[in-house]
Amino acid sequence: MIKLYGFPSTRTTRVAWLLEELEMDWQYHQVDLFQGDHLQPAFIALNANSKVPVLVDEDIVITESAAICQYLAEKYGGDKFLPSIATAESAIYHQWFSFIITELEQPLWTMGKHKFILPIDKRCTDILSTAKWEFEKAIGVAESQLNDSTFLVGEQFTVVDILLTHTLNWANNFEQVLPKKIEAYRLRLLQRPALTRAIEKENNAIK
Ligand SMILES: N[C@@H](CCC(=O)N[C@@H](CS)C(=O)NCC(=O)O)C(=O)O
Repeated sequence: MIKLYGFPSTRTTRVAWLLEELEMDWQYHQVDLFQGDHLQPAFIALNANSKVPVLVDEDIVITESAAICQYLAEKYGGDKFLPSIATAESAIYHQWFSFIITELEQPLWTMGKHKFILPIDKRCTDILSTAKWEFEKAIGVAESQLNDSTFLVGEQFTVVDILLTHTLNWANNFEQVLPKKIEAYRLRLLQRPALTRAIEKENNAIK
């Protein structure tokens, strides 16, 4: 059975959400970041970068949340969750995939790291206004690229909807004001039952 190593309220939720969309049987293994479980040799043997999430699918061990989602959709999604390769939809899909991870998530993550996550002596508050400016530019682009379709790639729910919704939730948690269409998109996607189930499964593992 597939094992997901992770911790609630992290990028693990992206993978948990997709596993639930795929209606797979999977086990959640909590790696308590506050207790330093990710720094233990057994976990570093799974991910040399000592970060969650990590997915173990029999003899395949894969890290990086976006890559894990892509892998799962390719292997278990059939014709769902990814557009057909080498189509106009696939071009849009890949454009969103890269944009979300490299343009949108990065300034947001810089804000998060320098506000709450890094050890205090590693934080640099001077960077915050630049990161916010970069995020606002990127979110403006996302708003302008969002069309009237239900999902990012037309009427098909795909992996990039998970990546974007999760990233937008972080933005919301970091008190960034989201443009109108983007915010409506976020609120709509949050209604997916698979996301609710994924969060419940992660939270239940805490107890
Ligand atoms: N690019 C990686 C980032 C993974 C990452 O930064 N994970 C965080 C939680 S969201 C983590 O494990 N942090 C622990 C640490 O940095 O020590 C991904 O998308 O999976």
